[in-house]
Amino acid sequence: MRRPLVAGNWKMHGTCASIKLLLNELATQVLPAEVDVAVFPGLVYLQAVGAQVAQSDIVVGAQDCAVQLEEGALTGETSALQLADIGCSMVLVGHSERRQLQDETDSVICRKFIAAQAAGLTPVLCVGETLAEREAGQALAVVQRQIDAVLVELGVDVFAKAVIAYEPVWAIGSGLTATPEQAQDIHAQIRAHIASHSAGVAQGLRILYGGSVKAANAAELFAQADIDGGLVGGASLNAKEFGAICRAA
Ligand code: G2H
Repeated sequence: MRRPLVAGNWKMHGTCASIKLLLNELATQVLPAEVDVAVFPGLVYLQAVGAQVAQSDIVVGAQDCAVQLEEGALTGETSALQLADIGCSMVLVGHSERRQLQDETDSVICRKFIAAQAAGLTPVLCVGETLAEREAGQALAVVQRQIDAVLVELGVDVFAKAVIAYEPVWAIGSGLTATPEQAQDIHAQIRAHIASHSAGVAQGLRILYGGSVKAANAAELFAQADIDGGLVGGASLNAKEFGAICRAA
């Protein structure tokens, strides 16, 4: 059985004070022992968050890492090794906001995936189609292309130590959520695609759903056979809401 994972992607939200408060409130929430819980704060808050959750089971991840692993003259970049050094254990790669706003290509994302694993971090590879791509009947082809950018390049075994997050772009922060059936359909096809290379890797791979997950829709989404938890944006900024989502997993 795959252990569910609920990950809070805080994006570019928060201050020292608001994040401390959020974690204090989260500490009052009952988080199920059988669910892995992770938070992904902004870079400048990673260490403080790590210190505050140190006595809990919550793990800390970063929202991005550099393509380059070795230190060097790379102003503004943060390497996966540096993230590991301050206690991160996971990192998002290829979030659609970075694909769209920072022009990250599949090949850049593959290099970040490589850097993450080389540093001992678990990459969370984010994939998902835009509304136009879905309406053109290309949702699966797009998702498969984004996965193949890593799978074909590196081989299927790298997914034994990775997580995939399916986040349809049209559902992100929009209030629109994929129906459980729409999400399950893509998740099942992602797993089948991985299984066509290795049944064992596919069986163990956690595939998260992301895109306007909230307490009100989490249970139905997480009840689907191939949905192993969620990557939660907006709703993860509210401790009660996030706690309820974790309990739904
Ligand atoms: C998708 C998701 C978290 P939200 O980006 O990665 O955000 O839950 O706000 O749609």
